[in-house]
Amino acid sequence: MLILTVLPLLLPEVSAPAPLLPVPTPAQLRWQRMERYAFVHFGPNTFTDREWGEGNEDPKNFAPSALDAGQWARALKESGFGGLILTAKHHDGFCLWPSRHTTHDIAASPWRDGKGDLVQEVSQACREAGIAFGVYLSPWDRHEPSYGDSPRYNEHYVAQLTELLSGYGPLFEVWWDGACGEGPNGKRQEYDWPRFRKLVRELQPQAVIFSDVGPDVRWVGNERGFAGETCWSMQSPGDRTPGIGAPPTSELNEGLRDGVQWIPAECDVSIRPGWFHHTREDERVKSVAELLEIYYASIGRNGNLLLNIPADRRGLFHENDVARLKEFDAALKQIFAHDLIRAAQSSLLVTASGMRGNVARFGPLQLFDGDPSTYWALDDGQKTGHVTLSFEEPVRADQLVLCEPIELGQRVARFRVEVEQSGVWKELVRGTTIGAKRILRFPPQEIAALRVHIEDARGTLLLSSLELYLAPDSVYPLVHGSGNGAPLPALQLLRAPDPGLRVRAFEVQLEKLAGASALAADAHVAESVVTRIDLAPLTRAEQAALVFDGYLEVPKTGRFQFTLASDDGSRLFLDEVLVIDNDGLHGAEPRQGSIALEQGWHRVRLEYFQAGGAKQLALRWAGPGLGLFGAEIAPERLFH
Ligand code: FUL
Repeated sequence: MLILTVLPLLLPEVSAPAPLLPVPTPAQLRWQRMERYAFVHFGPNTFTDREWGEGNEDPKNFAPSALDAGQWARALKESGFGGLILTAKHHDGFCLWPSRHTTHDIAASPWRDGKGDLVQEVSQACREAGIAFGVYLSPWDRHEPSYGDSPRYNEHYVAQLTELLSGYGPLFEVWWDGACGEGPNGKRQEYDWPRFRKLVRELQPQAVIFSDVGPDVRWVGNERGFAGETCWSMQSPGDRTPGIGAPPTSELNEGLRDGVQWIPAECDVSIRPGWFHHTREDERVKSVAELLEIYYASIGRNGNLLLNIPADRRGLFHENDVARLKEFDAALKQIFAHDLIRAAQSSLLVTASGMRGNVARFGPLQLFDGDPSTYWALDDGQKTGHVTLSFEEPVRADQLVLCEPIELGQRVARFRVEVEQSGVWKELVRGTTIGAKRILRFPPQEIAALRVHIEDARGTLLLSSLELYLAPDSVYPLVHGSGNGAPLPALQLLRAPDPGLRVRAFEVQLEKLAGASALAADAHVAESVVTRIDLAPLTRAEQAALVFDGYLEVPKTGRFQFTLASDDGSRLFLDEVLVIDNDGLHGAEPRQGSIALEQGWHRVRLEYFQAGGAKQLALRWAGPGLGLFGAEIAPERLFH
């Protein structure tokens, strides 16, 4: 056991580690600490039921019946969101504030008799609720006649930007997208990005600027809210620009290890299928499980989360969205309620390799307090090492949080985590980057000791936080068959430890899966993390394959029988063992296989292909704890 209060007195002063460039600005650091904040898409599209307006919509349509920006801001504040970014102007060019530079604005609408200013109402509501406020001013403008006459439109854009930057108090973020739907014969506008940026710096120096290439925050390369499993906060944008001049998606998603500028990733995604409110999507608000996947893939991978909640025609967040925000926040609070390392601090044994000065510099006792004396820092120039935490009593955990002190730069490039169970060490998880926060999930298990090995880093190694948690089962309801053979939703069966239930799609011509080199890990055309087994991600109607990788929790130790039916072929593996080979079998004839499994989590891999014809896949299992008739893993409606 360490007595941290005594040791430092006996040891010589140790100098603070030097920063490794690039490092974040104070505004970028503040932004990173916010972690999650919201987008609100609202405007003429809300009333015309569209996603992209044409610019010729009648402002008279803009008529929210019960607008209350206070409801938006309070719902966000109460759900742990630190800020709100409003679509002050979307591509249709309609301004949600009375702009002196256009007549296509809120003053031409019947709302508040043409005297309203929504940007003002929302900024004030945010101030009152205690959250930050930001604006999205679409560069692409389908209404403004000067658009395409580059110098004139740039003047116009600067004039509108000036109104927003000077009239509504401090902004935390200015958001510029790269969208432009002008066809080959359409208007070509050359934006004066340097001028736009300079204006923000002058009028709102504390704001971060978002675009595909920063300069402060970058787009993550998709609108699903997923950062790369490797995610550096650095980029080298050079003279690249937002939109068609942007870096390749992989670079946006993963950043660059050797990037010269600090431009961390922001993961934007909507709580619904669309960005704007559509009544038909009121029942399609993302589930807590989906939002959690997004959380782990954004904030859990060194990104920030920008979650869109559209306002509806009343001018309110819909009840379903508000309820879901609260459930999401409650789930996060439950998962991260009790840090097992902090709880065990008085009896924790900490040993580490190559410490800079002394082991006391690593203080799991005062993590996250921003005190530089609590880093785990190695001697100058030492880039690899390990730290071991031994518990007096084993703890049960299923997720680990690692943090780097990013104010000194991002360093870790590869790590592995091992755990000791009943005197035996085994590898638990591996990862690449850490950054501001990296959350790793794994099947729940007893841990007597935990060791983090840093195998590669850009510079002298520093870690600022290590936390361990056990998510309560209520967060991921796990039901193992109802006992009467009722179908079981796949979502509840396959819980996804990091990186989740992964599905990879291949465009292939297959006769058989066995030995198919086409299914090599790097040959897939699409990849995502899903919450259920579903054939929807097939990229083509014919000649395609899907490979699902996830975990299955076995309720009781015993022998389990699996039944797999598919058209045209499928194979089921548990813990790398081929349990059912349905390879090349047409007509969805079921086949069976059995395997003895211990209670707990087991790796599942399900391979599927179709060579044209029906898309069919069904999986059942039976065994101890699953009731008389077993349970269906893929629900009936998977038959397409
Ligand atoms: C994109 C836009 O085209 C979408 O409509 C939406 O606003 C999204 C957040 O950004 O560039």
